[in-house]
Amino acid sequence: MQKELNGGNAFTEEVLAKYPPKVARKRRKAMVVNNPDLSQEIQANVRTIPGIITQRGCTYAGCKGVVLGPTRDIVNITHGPIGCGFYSWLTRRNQTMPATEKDSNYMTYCFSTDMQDSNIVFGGEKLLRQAIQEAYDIFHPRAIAIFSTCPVGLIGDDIHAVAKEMKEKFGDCNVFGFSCEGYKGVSQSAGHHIANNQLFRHLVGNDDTPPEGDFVVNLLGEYNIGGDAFVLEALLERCGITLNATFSGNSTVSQFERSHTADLNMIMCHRSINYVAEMMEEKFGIPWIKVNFIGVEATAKSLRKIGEYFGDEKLKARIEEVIAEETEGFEEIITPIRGRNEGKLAMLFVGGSRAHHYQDLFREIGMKTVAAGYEFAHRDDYEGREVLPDIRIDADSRNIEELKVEADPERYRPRKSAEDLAVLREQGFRFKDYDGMMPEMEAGSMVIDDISHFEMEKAIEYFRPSIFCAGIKEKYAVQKMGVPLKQLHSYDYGGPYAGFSGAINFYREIDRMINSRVWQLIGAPWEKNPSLRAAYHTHTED
Ligand code: CFM
Repeated sequence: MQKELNGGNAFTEEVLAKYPPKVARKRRKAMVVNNPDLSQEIQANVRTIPGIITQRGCTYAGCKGVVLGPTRDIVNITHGPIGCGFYSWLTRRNQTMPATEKDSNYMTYCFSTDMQDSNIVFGGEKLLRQAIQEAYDIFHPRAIAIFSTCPVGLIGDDIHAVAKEMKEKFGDCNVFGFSCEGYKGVSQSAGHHIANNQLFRHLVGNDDTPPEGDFVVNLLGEYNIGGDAFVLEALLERCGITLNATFSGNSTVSQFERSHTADLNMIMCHRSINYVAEMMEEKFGIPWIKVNFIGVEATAKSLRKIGEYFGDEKLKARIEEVIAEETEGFEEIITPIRGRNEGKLAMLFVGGSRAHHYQDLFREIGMKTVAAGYEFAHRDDYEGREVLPDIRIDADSRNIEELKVEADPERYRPRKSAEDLAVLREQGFRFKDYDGMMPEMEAGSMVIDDISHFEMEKAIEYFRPSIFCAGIKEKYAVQKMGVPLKQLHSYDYGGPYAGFSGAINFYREIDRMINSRVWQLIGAPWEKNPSLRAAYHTHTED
């Protein structure tokens, strides 16, 4: 496919002029002046330039923190020095709700082998074996997962052999490992892929008992930050849709084990979980669709998409009822908020999906996204999945295992007949599709991948947005520039923001942050009103 090169604009030229030529050449490819009418290419998922101050995290963070972190009944042991375990301990604000008080919940614990210098010299497998045994003796969990940190990969501990040995020894506890050393990939994205592979290998398909219900779905790429999953669980239930498994917000081992019995996979965060969806389709025949439950319109559209997929008139009618009920009185809430914020500018630099999804919420209150970008997404998350065949596999991506998956001889079951599928497609229903962020952004807006701290500061100076969305690393630097920052990773302890009720929470929060008087008071008085002037005086002999 012919792709357009990036022409740049005054902003990019000003930024790039400050870089050494080699750095400028590389960064130019990651900064695109958006034009949705053209098919533009952006550089993504490549190594960060050392020293540039990236927002990115490591592969271990993507695997242990992001994908496995929200599951409550797996004992997640970090094999490595204590810092890795400590700094990934509940920092992502996922919530969980055990069904009863007796149900296991290990999410509040931090398990680590606490590796020392001597283990680096003599090997850490013995230490790991002890830690697994200790966790088993105390908790008797259904599953224990081991996560490798950088030094473990460097010294070559075989965590998979230890896991296998302990699993056989226990007999009633699934033990498996993740080779997700921080350096394994160029960002946390590699960790997502590693997590997907091992979930698929060790958990998906272990239990063939389906849940009861007529319309059984899985929700993939929803991690229950700030209680988002609770909102969506309730919403689906009200529509009469049975949620079989979530990967992995508010999830349990049993959900993963029976996830292959669903009739449809819905992907929220495409970046972190599309691998599992693809593998489940190949092995078990479950089709997947892209959904988005961030924003009122997006939520309604996604619910209707589920109705269309199942093609059941009663379900469709119920979905319409729920949408009508949930959006009742909506205009009265949104109109004054829109009145105060119409035309204001937002910037979103987050992860691998939220920088896209949250633009809908701003659009709904009349705001414009003037610049956005992901930290670690791939080109398909920007340009759409049609670029997948064109993405060059480099050495860094080749480093991550690609599982070979075939149709299960006994359990593969097409969920729809070929005729039904043809009818759906004719009606414009799209499976395994994602258009990415760029086609939905306005012409002239900036799209920047893996933004550096310098570029962020320059973008704020240049466009003066009313709000900047990012994470804790950026929060105070941006606020010192007089611009409120909304954390879209942790939600600044607010939320939930998913679904209909979540959208209202978000509008109110943004309205409060932008229109708070505090931002007008942030400049020191002497910056606005200098009352004292001074000049250098050169003393001359007379
Ligand atoms: Fe997906 Fe996520 Fe995100 Fe992500 Fe993340 Fe996250 Fe995120 Mo922080 S899985 S890509 S690795 S939606 S932790 S819940 S907020 S960077 S945009």
